[in-house]
Amino acid sequence: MKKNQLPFLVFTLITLSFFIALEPALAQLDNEFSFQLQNIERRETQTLDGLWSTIVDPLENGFYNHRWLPKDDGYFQNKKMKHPSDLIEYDFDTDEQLMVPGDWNTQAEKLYYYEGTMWYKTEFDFNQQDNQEHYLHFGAINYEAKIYVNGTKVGEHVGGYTSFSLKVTDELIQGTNVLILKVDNKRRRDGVPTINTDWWNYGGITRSVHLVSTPKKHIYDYFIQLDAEKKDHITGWIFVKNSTKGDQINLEIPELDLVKKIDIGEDGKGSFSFKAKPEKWSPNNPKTYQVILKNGSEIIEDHIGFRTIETKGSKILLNGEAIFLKGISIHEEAPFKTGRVTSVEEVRILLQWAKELGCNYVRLAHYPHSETMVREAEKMGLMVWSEIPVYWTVLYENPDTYQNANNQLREMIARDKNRAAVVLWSIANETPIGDARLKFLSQLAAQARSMDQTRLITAALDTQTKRDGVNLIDDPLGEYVDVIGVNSYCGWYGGTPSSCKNLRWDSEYDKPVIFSEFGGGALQGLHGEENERWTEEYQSTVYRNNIEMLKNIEFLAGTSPWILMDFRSHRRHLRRIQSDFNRKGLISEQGVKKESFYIMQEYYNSIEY
Ligand code: GCB
Repeated sequence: MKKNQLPFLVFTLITLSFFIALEPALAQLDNEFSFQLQNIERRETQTLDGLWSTIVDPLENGFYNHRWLPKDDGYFQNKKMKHPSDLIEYDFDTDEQLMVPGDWNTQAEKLYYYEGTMWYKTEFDFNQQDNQEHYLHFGAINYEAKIYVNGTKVGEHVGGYTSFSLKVTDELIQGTNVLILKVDNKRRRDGVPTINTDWWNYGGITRSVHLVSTPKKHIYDYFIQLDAEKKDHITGWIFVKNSTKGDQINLEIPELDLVKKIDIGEDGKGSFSFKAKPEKWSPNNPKTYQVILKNGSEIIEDHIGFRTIETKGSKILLNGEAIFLKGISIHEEAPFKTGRVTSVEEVRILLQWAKELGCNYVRLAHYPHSETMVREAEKMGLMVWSEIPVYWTVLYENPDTYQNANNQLREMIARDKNRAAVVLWSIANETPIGDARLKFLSQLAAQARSMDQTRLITAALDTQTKRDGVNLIDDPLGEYVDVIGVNSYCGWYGGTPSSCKNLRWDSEYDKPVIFSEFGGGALQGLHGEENERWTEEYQSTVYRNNIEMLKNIEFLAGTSPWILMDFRSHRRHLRRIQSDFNRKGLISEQGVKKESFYIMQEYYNSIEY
């Protein structure tokens, strides 16, 4: 080595060790805890949905004492007066009730803007059987939940849109049981999402609650999909809890005449890969197969579709053939009543509108929607983009925020990994370019890939560089995703509607691009000139011109304009027009279609594949 190279080498080593030292904070792939109690609907369950007693507690008095220290006898103790002189300053049973599932904001006028702590209580009867395990399963609670069974804390959960289960076998008692939750939807700067979003922060137990009973030894989770590499193989694994060495699980797919015995290893997991030639799931043929898993007397039945999804240059290939993703973005907000979606009927209305629009794909924005939404989309032949709420400016430098996002990603994938309809995992929406963000998101992409090789990774980007009058897609995150999502609001947030048709796009990446958002607002029924904002005519002009622009983009592989239906947002204050609604829907929240719906429909009907 030459003498003058030494300082350079030392400098390089110091720099490298600095980065290596920084690495562990974000770098782990956390697969060990990525299992979910799978397929609740097909298990022995008791629903805990219905009216629950509640207490609104903005000061968290039921949890902290006046020194802001956690109380031993918080509201989770459900204390009752025993003597007339007793001082107990709460009583679930005389307080108001709220429906579960449901957001609280739309159930009582005084809760419309409420963000903070709400206590929930329900009681249920339980009959203990020998040799069983019991779980509480929550479809979603926004945002943070602490859960108590008969006064004992059984767990907590952070993240408003993913499901989770808690084992409660030891905490349940014969007869009447008391379940109490502290639910807090205060927005947090270090949360996922963070403080500012463009959707309503609906609080509450927003999806169903079940008590699930299984045999002591039980099938907890499974992953069964067509192999992404060996395309004539069905590959996956089964995870059994409380298994013993030598256990076997029967896997049957009657329509394919398949009966397989899967050996379960010491870690409870049994992997498999076998040859099969199923008919492929696709929007034109949303075929699923009955799959039966048997563990002694425990029988779990699912309906699973098989397909491949991959990219080739700028094309997305479904089952080996190029497909254009004709889509629409959807928030999980209920038509007519607004508020969170709580029934399968509401899900079907939304998805039926997407079908009517001519869609073969839906972007479920900006957080994981309910399992019902995904399963119904699958039945209706709609491919799904599923997303975690890493939105705008979460704290990319904060290791806890990363862990939180990583956990939500794992929970999203864990729940829906058997749904062929899900073709895209989205790790972020409109995040600002920067080193910390790139590290954060590239690691989320790696996490998703390590758990699931049968889907594509995407993110919606909103930053492009203008070069010679052309919008250049050059966000460094493009390197880490399979499909690039582009959000662009020509004619609304920038440029006149008529300027959009001449807007040109280029990309640094030889990858498919989906226009994951474009559009503009209109108050349904408001008519006027094409240049008059908020009229249906203005919105239509935005759509017409954007569609012309899209037709010139060679690498375009799909679109999902913003958005199917008007939705509530705390950011939209203009009285008479917005009144707390983002008006970019193609359909009003009362279910009336705007002119732009038909413009988009015509465009989709003109696309052949
Ligand atoms: C966006 C966001 C979406 C907003 C939309 C809007 O780019 O991704 O969440 O609602 O724009 O209407 O401004």
